[in-house]
Amino acid sequence: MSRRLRIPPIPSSEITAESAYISRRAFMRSAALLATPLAAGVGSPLLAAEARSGMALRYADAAAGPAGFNTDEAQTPFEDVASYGNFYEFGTDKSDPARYAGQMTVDPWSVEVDGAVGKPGKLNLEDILAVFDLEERIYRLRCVEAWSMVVPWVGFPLGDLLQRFEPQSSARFVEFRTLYRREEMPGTRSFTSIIDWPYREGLRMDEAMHPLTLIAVGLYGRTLPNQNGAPLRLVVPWKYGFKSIKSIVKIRLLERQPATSWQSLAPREYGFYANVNPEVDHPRWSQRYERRLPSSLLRPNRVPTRMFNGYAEQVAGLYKGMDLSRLY
Ligand SMILES: Nc1nc2c(c(=O)[nH]1)N[C@H]1C(S)=C(S)[C@@H](COP(=O)(O)O)O[C@H]1N2
Ligand SMILES: [Mo]
Repeated sequence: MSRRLRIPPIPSSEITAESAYISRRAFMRSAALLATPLAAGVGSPLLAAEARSGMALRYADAAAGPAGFNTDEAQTPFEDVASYGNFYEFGTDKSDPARYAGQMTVDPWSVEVDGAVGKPGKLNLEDILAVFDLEERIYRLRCVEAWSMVVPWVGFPLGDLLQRFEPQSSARFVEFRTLYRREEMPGTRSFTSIIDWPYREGLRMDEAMHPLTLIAVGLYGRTLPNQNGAPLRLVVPWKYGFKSIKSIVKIRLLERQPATSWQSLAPREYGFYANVNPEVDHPRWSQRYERRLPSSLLRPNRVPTRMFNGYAEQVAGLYKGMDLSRLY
């Protein structure tokens, strides 16, 4: 038996998501060494993602969260979460965010909150991290393109943040905007760029105040990789991924429903609500199934898509009486 292939025993008490991550990383490195030409190209964005993996956060354990909020499904490995995604500010390829988002300056950072609030103002990132109690939330994230992941986010309820600015009773919607900095965002300079920057999203006030709706500042116990929306992003687990806007700099409370990026671009394909719904197909593809990452040609890992992405028990009540095939 070859010594090199021996795997050191790990006491079961130490088998955590983090140690699984480290051992898989070590495996990927050795795989890259074995198959140089191809793996080098595939491996480099991953190594870049590792170099940017953030600072350790202090947070309450997922198990302490409200029942039903945390899934015990297999978590998508860190490498997949950090290397495959959408962040059009950096390009439209799934690997562009990991390749280019390192250029984005995330320190200093502040979020401005205004509109229909009693106390408009700005919070800087240090204050946000000091003021709000962080907790882990293990959520499914389902992209409208029919791939999905399970991510252990670290964050706090969006409602906690909004409360501090004293929403007025006239506030019925919330609008979010992403940083727009052309010199650091090659996707916004591209001739093929189709979005009217900055990227915008919105929620109805009751959706924004729902306890599932999270502002994430980290994943896998550490601050967010830039490509996943550092330093803070929205996570709305029962809606298609495009609602979960990244790298937020501005939040505005409004009386009217805001125009949002994907809805403005293709209103027949992407609605304002964008609730995950296997019964309502996208005009160009079925929404009945999804590819759960990690997914490959040989192991597509196809799973059925669930109503409200599996959060119907918590959120179906928000949409009572609404025709969800019309208000998709
Ligand atoms: N600013 C901004 N936010 C964004 C996007 C984007 O292109 N720009 N893409 C959205 C889409 S389509 C998805 S599926 C998720 C992906 O999040 P992830 O890369 O962390 O998995 O981010 C969403 N947030
Ligand atoms: Mo998406």
